[in-house]
Amino acid sequence: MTTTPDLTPENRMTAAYLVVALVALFGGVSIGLFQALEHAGINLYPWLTPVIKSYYHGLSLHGVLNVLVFTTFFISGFLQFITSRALAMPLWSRPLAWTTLWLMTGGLILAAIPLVGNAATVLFTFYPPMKAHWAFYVGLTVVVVATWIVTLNLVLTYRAWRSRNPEIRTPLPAFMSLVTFVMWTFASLGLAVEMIFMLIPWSLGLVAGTDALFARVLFWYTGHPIVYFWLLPAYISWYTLVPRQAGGRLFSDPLARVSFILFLILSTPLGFHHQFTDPGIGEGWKLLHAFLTFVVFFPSLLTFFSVVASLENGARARGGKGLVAWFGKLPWGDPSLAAQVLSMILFAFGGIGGLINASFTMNLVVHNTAWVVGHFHLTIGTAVTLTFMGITYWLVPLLRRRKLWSRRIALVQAWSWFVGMAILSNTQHRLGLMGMPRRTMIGVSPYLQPEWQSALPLVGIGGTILFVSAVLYFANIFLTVVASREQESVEVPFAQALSGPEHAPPILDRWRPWLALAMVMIVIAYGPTIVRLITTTPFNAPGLRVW
Ligand code: HAS
Ligand code: CU
Repeated sequence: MTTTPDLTPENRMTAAYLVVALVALFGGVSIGLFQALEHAGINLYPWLTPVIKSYYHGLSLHGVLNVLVFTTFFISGFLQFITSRALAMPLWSRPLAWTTLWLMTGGLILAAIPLVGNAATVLFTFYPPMKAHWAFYVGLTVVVVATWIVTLNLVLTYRAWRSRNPEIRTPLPAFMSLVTFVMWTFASLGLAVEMIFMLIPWSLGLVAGTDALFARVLFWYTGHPIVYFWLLPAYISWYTLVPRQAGGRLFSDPLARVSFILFLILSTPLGFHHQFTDPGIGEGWKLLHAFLTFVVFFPSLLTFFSVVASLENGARARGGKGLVAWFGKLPWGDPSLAAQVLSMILFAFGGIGGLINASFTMNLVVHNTAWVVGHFHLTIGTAVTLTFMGITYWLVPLLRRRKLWSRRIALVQAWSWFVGMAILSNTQHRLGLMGMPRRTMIGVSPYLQPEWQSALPLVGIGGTILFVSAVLYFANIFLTVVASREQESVEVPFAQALSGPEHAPPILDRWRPWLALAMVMIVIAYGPTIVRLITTTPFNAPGLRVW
């Protein structure tokens, strides 16, 4: 029996990642309020001009802070924490881990300067020919490179663990964390290539022109799997922590591994479902990506099944009865659990909407409308964000060794996020079906339709409830850190499984076959189009500053 090593340095590093993540989220969600109010006819931008120069400047900040900065820092901190805890060992190199954090933060600062200064008002997808200041592209590239070093450290940590434990299965939380970062490392190559070979030289004036289509192909090569880079850490919590928080066990450890291996193979080769309307990509390839999108739906269905079975196991252990009535017996008084179960409920609707998006022909109805905005506020804005908030309700007290400042406020926060998002996203979906475009300062548009106008106040109401929820969240976390009662160290609530890792066949703990399959899928799905684009693209589009 070996003694558990002291993981205090890992705790400290995780806390540092969380600080950056939560500051970014605070900035990001605050701006969301102004956007929602603008849609409802209350235009605050004239008052904001000293800081936020326009609706689109604010929208760029909102997108980048929420989906690029908050997520990347949170995930890097959380999954390094989870891996070292699950393997019960320190990271392979602590100095490297800290250097990575500083590199990532340096990249963030570099990108933030033009972004805040209104020199990178290009939204979070930074499509050329809109041209941002070079520091924005270089900074984001540095952040991506830093995530690769996180992968390196995790892989080397795993190998060190493996050499000491040659026979047993990798503990599930560590296995899933590795899958997430390895998948992301493959997936982020598209973005890196776009930056290094196209946008950076172009923004520095080293090459004269660029190309919108090629840039978009490379962007969405990363831009689709990035949604699983955000989602899988939430799934890690749903699989390996939530069952215990619900008072039960995970339904099946091997099934959970199957689901993550499917994500490893299938996350990347389907980015064309963001480009169904783009000219210059063969219809056949688009169709293949549409089919593969339906296939990657499957591991989420496995997750749905597993999570419900595990929750039911917990609720029945607590005396829950009936076909559905057990749901009420979950420990709803625990804000960490409540936040995550509420996020799952909304995610079920986000997933259904995703299928509509993915349907080649139906996409034409919803593409570039507010519907898509509704979709991603249920997925990244709730499944991921509300789950991450729920995680911090145990993680911040654990790291800080203080009790959560107020459980009651945390509960109000989780429910108000749920209600606010239900109102906001439902309205956005409906507005999308009425043809209202996304990414538009709709209140001043000359084509504002009367039927949109009757629904738009609900966007303002939903957004305001969400803002109040966010304020409750940040106040509670802040007070936990500075003013709450001290507590003894608590353990990470890892769940046991009804069917444990010993039932997983060895193939589910191997890497090479799955990595090889993932690469083959990418080559099939993207190879021909990328080869054609490399050989035919003229790179002659000049940059534009449209803001
Ligand atoms: Fe998506 C656009 C298709 C999932 C994020 N997506 C976006 C954009 C974002 C985004 C940000 O095919 C906009 C990008 C932009 O700016 O242009 N998406 C899908 C599909 C899925 C999907 C098929 N998306 C996500 C996730 C995201 C995310 C996850 C972030 C984290 N999406 C699309 C398509 C587009 C798109 C097209 C392009 C649209 C266009 O035209 O531009 C699927 O992976 C979803 C699978 C999910 C499920 C749900 C499983 C439910 C679970 C919860 C269990 C619930 C419990 C509670 C236990 C199958 C696991 C009990 C439940 C009760 C109901 C009682
Ligand atoms: Cu996608």
